[in-house]
Amino acid sequence: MTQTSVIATHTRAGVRTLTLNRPDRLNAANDELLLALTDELRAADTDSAVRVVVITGAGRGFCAGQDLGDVSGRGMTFTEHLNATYNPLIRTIRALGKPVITAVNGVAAGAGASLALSGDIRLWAQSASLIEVFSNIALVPDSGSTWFLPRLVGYHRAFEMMALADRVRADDALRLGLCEQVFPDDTFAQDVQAYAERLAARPANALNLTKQALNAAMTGTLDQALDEEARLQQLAGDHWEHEEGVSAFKEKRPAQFVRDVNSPDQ
Ligand code: T3D
Repeated sequence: MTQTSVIATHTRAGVRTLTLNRPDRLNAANDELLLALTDELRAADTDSAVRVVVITGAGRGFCAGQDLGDVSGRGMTFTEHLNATYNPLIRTIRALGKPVITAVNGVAAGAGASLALSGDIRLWAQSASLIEVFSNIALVPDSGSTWFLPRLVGYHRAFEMMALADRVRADDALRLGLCEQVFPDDTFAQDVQAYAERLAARPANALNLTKQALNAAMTGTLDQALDEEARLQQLAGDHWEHEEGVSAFKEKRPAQFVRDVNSPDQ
């Protein structure tokens, strides 16, 4: 485990876990945390030993959004600040060539809610919750909430959640499609690791291309999606993973998609 003051980093079985580490502030984000998290994500992207990235929080919170004690006197406009910190972070997550799991262990509020929604897979602890809290301090949802949320729950429910800042608890989050799985609090870390290891055993190149295809399809037309699928399918079909998957099927054995990290085309 390596640890800066704000992000603890741990890697096991191809899973890199990045833990927001300001528990006494419910992991509210200051600039140091935002920049360190973005740096750690970029490092994970280029590290061939990492196949899946997990973002979670230390203590009882996931992330309470912007640290409200860290705003005044920072010498930047809101626009400049978002462009320098939150926006690169969210763009990095969405463009990362590996699956990102947001493991929401506790409350996710404001930009912390946006962060919770930004993962490719969202796993929640039973006691986790999400609050589009921005309107409580008369701000606009940011860090991608206005993009993620209406795509998940529709315009009207998104507006209601943003206007009233009501807390959404895990069972409702699962029903609304804000997360894929809810795990018990007391086994959450182990359940997340087991889920992530399952994902890490899947074909990494194919998942990277799948992420690219879905990202493009979220903003494009059917015609564009068909063209992009045809382009990306060639890249998948030319990769050794495809040959391994087909051989494994014919030989009636499990496919082995994880090779030695030193192997040239891993
Ligand atoms: O560029 C820009 O700046 C714009 C970007 C904006 C992005 C945003 O995220 S705006 C939204 C900012 N976040 C908030 O407004 C959330 C504020 N926090 C809360 O509403 C509540 O804390 C929660 C609903 C998240 C949790 O409530 P609860 O009752 O479980 O915990 P608590 O007692 O309120 O908080 C525990 C401690 O964490 C407490 O400190 P203390 O009293 O024990 O010393 C509290 O002050 C601290 N804390 C919680 N959230 C923040 C925070 N400290 C600084 N900033 C926070 N956001």
